[in-house]
Amino acid sequence: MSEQTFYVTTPIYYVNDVPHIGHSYTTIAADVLARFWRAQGRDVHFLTGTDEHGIKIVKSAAAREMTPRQLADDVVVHFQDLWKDLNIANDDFIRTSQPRHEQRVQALVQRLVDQDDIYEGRYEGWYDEGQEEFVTESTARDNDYKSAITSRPLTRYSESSWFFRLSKYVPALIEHIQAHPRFILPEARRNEVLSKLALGVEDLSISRPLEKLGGWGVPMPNDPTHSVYVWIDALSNYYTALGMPKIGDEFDGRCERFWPCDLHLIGKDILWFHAVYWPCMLLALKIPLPKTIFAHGWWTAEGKKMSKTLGNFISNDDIRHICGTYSRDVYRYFLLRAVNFGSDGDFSRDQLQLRYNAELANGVGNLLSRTVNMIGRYFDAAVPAVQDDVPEAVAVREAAEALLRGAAPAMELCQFHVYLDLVMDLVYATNKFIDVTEPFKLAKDAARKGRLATILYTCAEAVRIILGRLAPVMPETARRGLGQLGLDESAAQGQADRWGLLAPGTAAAKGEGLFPRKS
Ligand code: ME8
Repeated sequence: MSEQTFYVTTPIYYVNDVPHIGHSYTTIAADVLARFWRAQGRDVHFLTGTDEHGIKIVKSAAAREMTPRQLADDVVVHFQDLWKDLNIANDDFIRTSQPRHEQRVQALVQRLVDQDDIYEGRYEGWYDEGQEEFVTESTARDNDYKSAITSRPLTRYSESSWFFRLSKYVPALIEHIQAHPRFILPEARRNEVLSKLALGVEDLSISRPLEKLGGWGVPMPNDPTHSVYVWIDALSNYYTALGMPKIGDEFDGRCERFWPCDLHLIGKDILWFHAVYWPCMLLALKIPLPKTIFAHGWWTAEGKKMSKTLGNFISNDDIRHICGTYSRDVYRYFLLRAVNFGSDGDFSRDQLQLRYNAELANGVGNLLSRTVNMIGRYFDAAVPAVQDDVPEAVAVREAAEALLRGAAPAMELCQFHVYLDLVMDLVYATNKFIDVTEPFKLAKDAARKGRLATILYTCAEAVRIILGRLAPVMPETARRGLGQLGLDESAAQGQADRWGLLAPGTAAAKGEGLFPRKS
């Protein structure tokens, strides 16, 4: 049987400014999924990158007296550095200004031209430069001719343009969405897209005069005076990064295995592009559609919309500061723990501190140190074998089995909050088990050593399972914790993991606390 694959993507981020918490959120979520499925034995491909064309970049570059390429070369490094600092293990990083991408975008557009899905027309209307989005008259009017996202005034355009026959593919798209309940997640977003589609969709202007962009863009293959609309250019990255469509003999067959993509992870702001433009383009090209597009919610900071003027903007430097105070693993954990994935959330340093103390220091860290300490003291630092029956251990084992059973289904649906709830349920159940059974009192009575052995095996086994499940979210912390149980990650992950795999005799060695106290 061929190995199961998992291909996950983040949006490719604009290089007009440095990364912030929002970018880190999507990228961390994708990294956690990639690590989880890798550990489950799937062949994973994780793609991220940067979106470098378009008027937004051209204008930002001009404001800084740079060329768009200089700006892109400058800002891309901030993204790449932040991903390294957050321990993101992506397999590829695509930049839309790379020749490997540009030539393939042209090949895709040429195919659409050849099959008469692109025609010449005239675009008259509104454009949201911040979003790089064409806006209809009625939407523009409803928002007082301002951007619904950035509130900046819309720009008026009247120019010749090439159009993609988007409307021709909308009926097939609606059918696809209805037949595939997991195509757009969460469900509320899927309903939103369906309702908006029901209002009718016009064909899409997909080119801009290249001179208006100072030549910065992918030229239309049939008309080099025009550049491919930045969203058509950008969305194609998910396909071109795999080396497709094939050009010459540089094609790497391995990549073909990853299409159709399993998951496009995006923020809710860019759902329409991903759920309508991209699939219609793929339908036209007769390329299979991605399996799932998941739109997560938006972060505010300290109760307000993030903005540089309000001073609550959480930039790459702020993220590094938070990671320095706690650790990058704690930051990763908090983003996925604090908010149900799919809902909006607020980043608050007080909340981070509270969760750090309650869940990580007093929960996970305390459980590990109590367990390793007692094994050290009472069993010469070797995990004991189960001896006497301890009825109270059933609750721990049940919580562990609920976690083992529930982990993959939660990850299938990007429900990180459900996943981490299951982890914390086991942490609490095991800490409670220690409080109830009081192993430190049993140690004084040699006749009760058999009961003590079962209790400590149960704790150690629970810790192994907890740290194994935390590993995709907190890779370094999990590695250090498992090291104190004499294990590496491979001993705590994988599809075949089950209760009881911890071998008695494993050497436990007390180490530094996983979560030092912070005031
Ligand atoms: O839209 N909360 O790039 P972009 C949560 N280049 N996530 C947020 C966020 C917030 N406050 N702000 C941004 C683009 N994001 C296009 C994408 S894809 C083919 C092209 C995240 O730099 C979220 O994932 O504006 C959102 O979708 C993405 O950053 C937008 O990044």
